[in-house]
Amino acid sequence: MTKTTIPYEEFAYPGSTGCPGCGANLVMRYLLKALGERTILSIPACCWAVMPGYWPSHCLKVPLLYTAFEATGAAISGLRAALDVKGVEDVTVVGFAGDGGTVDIGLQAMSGAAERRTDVIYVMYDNEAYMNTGIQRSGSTPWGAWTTTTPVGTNHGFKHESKKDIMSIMQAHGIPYAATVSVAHPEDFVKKAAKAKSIKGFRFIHAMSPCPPGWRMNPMHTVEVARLAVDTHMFPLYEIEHGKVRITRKGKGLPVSEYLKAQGRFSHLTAPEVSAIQKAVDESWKLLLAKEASGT
Ligand SMILES: Cc1ncc(C[n+]2csc(CCOP(=O)(O)OP(=O)(O)O)c2C)c(N)n1
Ligand code: SF4
Ligand SMILES: [Mg+2]
Repeated sequence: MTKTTIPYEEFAYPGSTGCPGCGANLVMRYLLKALGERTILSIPACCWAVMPGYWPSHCLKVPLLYTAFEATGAAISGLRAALDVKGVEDVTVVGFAGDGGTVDIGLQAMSGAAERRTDVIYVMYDNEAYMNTGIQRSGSTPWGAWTTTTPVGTNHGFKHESKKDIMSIMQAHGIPYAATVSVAHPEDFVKKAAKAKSIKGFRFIHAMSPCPPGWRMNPMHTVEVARLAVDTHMFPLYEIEHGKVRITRKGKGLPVSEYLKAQGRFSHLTAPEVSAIQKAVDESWKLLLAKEASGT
């Protein structure tokens, strides 16, 4: 039997109020396994703001500071500064926010914290829409997806703008570490989160987070769909350490249709539209391979 490198100890217990099959539950679970108990979280408005439940019966074993939707970068900067004043060095400060709270409304505060080289980890769990308020499109929603604000069958139709490339935005900040992680690859996930913990400065983790109600899929397929995202190169797994790009899982290179057909949010797409997505994914993958080859 292969021995897992994932710590057995749990810091996210069962009992969160997330939907069945919520990918964000697994993101929190693997993250805290890697970071351990000496962690403080700050969470803005998002699904995870309600998922822990109410004190004293909430499901997380680490302290948690709720903050305003747009303020995660500022909240974690303040937490870090307070710990520094108290001389507490062994606590990892983590901002844990959704895609809307990161690539859209929280971008300014996060950019400021990154630019100041604040010693924190920022985790964006990406379910590709504003799920907590009813599946509205975000800057991280992919081209072609149905959401309640990009309804199919209207003049505008599905989302016609592509997903914001948050990893490149963070790379441009010159931060020491950024990585993508998937709940379908827990070993890779935990290794990257542990590496992030070992590095000083602003670190960024982009976690793909399937959402059964928002993605219109069966909750039992969460991990399978996350795996397909990697295997079709829709969501490549890589890290950028001190500017150097390294792909950590190459994936099988399956057609994107395998990933798209598993989710109702893409069920309206025509064959030419699926081909357009395939072309865009192939181009992004080629670019990533070139970045890895050139070391940037
Ligand atoms: C300033 C402000 N605008 C809007 C809201 C309402 N709101 C709460 S959660 C949320 C959606 C968050 O989306 P995301 O960050 O992607 O996290 P998810 O809900 O998908 O987990 C919104 C719009 C708010 N709380 N504050
Ligand atoms: S709406 Fe999606 S992200 Fe939110 S709790 Fe449910 S499955 Fe998780
Ligand atoms: Mg979201």
